Amino acid sequence: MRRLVLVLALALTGLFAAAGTSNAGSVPAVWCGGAEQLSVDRPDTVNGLQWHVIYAVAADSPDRFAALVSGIATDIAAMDAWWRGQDPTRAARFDLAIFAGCTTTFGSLDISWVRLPRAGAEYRDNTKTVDLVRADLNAAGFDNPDKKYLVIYDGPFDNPTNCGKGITGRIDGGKDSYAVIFLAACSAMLGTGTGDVGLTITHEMIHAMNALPVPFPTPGPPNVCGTSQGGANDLGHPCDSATDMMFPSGAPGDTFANQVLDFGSDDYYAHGGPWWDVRLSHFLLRLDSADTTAPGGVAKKKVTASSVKRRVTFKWPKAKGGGLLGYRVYTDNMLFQTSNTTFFYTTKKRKIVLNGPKLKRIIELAVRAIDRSGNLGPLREIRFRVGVGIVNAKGKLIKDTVPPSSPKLLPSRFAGSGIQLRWRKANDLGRPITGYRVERNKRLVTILSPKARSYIATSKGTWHIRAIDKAKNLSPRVQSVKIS
Ligand SMILES: [Ca+2]
Ligand SMILES: [Ca+2]
Ligand SMILES: [Ca+2]
Ligand SMILES: [Ca+2]
Repeated sequence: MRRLVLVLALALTGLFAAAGTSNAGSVPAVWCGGAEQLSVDRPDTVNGLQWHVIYAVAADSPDRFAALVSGIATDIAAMDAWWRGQDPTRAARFDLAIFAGCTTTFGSLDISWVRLPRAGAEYRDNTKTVDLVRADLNAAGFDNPDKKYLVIYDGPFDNPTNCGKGITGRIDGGKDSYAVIFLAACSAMLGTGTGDVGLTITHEMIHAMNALPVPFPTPGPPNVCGTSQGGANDLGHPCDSATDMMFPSGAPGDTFANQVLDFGSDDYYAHGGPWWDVRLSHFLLRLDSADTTAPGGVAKKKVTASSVKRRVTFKWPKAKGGGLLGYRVYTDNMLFQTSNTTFFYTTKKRKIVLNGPKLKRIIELAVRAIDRSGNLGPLREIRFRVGVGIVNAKGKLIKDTVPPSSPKLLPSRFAGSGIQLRWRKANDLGRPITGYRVERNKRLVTILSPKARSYIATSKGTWHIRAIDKAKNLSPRVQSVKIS
């Protein structure tokens, strides 16, 4: 959260404005989308984990998108220039669109326009604003696990000194990776490339890239505020310098020119300690890396899933291209993680196992490669019906990848010259099977009809009976009979 020191702000409004107009560091950006007000995330043109910008207006508030959008782009451009000045090896990676004739990066920002579903009166309680705005934007589809969202909220808000809030605790992207700016509280210098909006955007984005996540190891960041500001125990901000971009409050006269990214490089950025460092965020471009190419896709045809009972295995082949960091895996549009890791979750393995999904449920499974510079390969996605196979968007089976059940063996009997193996009928989740495969020492002996329920074994060895489905999947070897 970034607070404005309101008393001073009122007293020094004139000075504040003067500082803005004399700021030489920012370039006004003209947003190239023109009159285009789309409530979607436009097709992506940038490879990598990225920040997506949303202008969100309450249902009954005046729509100021057209009037404000270039100012928002200008303040984001100023933030970018400042960041590169603080650390020439990094810059936030933004979602960019293709607009005909556009020649500037920040004119090309993919900014979505969203008319929120609730009236402003519902959002105005500052203890609820972020949760409600986020939930409504999630419902509108802004929950991509490869994105963080910067939201400019335009509607009533009842705390005149709270300029914004960034949610800490998420290194990765997705439905709770949000930074929200409250225009009603702090918009005096919007579009000037400095002042509240630009500084607050930067401050909240740093929070949302997981600056100062509690709990800390020991030793941890040396300068968290604690109770030094007279309020509650604040562990989410540093208090070593009022010039720090993450200082809990801003003051009139603050501009990008007098703000630094982690004063002393010891708390949240380039600090070298064992707690999360925002500089490692994959939401930042690696300007010090020559690798700007996305890793190759994994071969589509070999992305597959199967299941045995309620245990689902999702597999994919190796991605092409060098510098591979690993794979990001998604289940139902959520990043798959094996534990609550403090670092970006990637796996070098080429399969994951899910335990417990219900039979016949459809799960969306997806994978993409990521390289060490944070470039992402193309997304490969399948829909899998547990116990059945790969299905299309309508839920229709397109490839049976699931073996039938294993025939349950009954006690064997002596039968003349051999041993009679007996079993109960197997099935392929309700569908008929096409036969039984008899194996001795894991080698094919014979195939029997689906009506067969017994077989007389006449030699020593380990015997298995496996069911075969229409797609020639074989049931797993579960029970066996040993003849010695
Ligand atoms: Ca986009
Ligand atoms: Ca510091
Ligand atoms: Ca690469
Ligand atoms: Ca099957």
